[in-house]
Amino acid sequence: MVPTQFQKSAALLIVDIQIDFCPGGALPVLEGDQIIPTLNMYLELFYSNECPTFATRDWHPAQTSHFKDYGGVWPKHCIQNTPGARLHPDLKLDTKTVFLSKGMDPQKDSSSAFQAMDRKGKYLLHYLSEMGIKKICVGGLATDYCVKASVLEALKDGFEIFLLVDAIKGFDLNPDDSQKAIEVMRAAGAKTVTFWDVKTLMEEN
Ligand code: VGL
Ligand code: ZN
Repeated sequence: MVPTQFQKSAALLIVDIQIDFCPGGALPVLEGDQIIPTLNMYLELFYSNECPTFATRDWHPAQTSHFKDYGGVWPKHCIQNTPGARLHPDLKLDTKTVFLSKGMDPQKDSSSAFQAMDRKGKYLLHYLSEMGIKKICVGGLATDYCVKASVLEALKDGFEIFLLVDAIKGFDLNPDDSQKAIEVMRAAGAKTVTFWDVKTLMEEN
């Protein structure tokens, strides 16, 4: 089969599918775990087309200005090496997926995946440039925070963004936050797609 343009230049980015962001966790997104089966379909599609996949995690020190107790706005969550910081076990990641951590700086919020790095300090952008990635399909948690920040930064950096609207969920601290975030991302140039759109793009020549 002849690889398509999409296949040659697309990557999947899965943001923060962690225990603390799922129901029962320290900072849960309502029904946050319900997108996991869909994310698994995307993973399978990307693996079978040999496209790169990335998964970020929020990975905070116990004391950070990100937390309410130390001047921030959030309850404690995703503290390094605690059970709540683990990726959700239902997410079917392969060893090929590149893991990236963010939020380690005790003075910063770091909500964008572009602030995430691997164990050796290599950033997402470095991987993407090296691999010739031009298009990023983005899913995960939370639509109105880290997903939004990641998408806006990617657009600013010139990437073509496919927002996976069937594989994102937001906090909705105000009722329309997720909807508004989607509108902001679209206005900035993100394309909103679902699984069948991406599958079609993969197969097009
Ligand atoms: C996030 C709030 C605080 C996120 C992380 O992943 O969207 N939100 N830390
Ligand atoms: Zn956080």
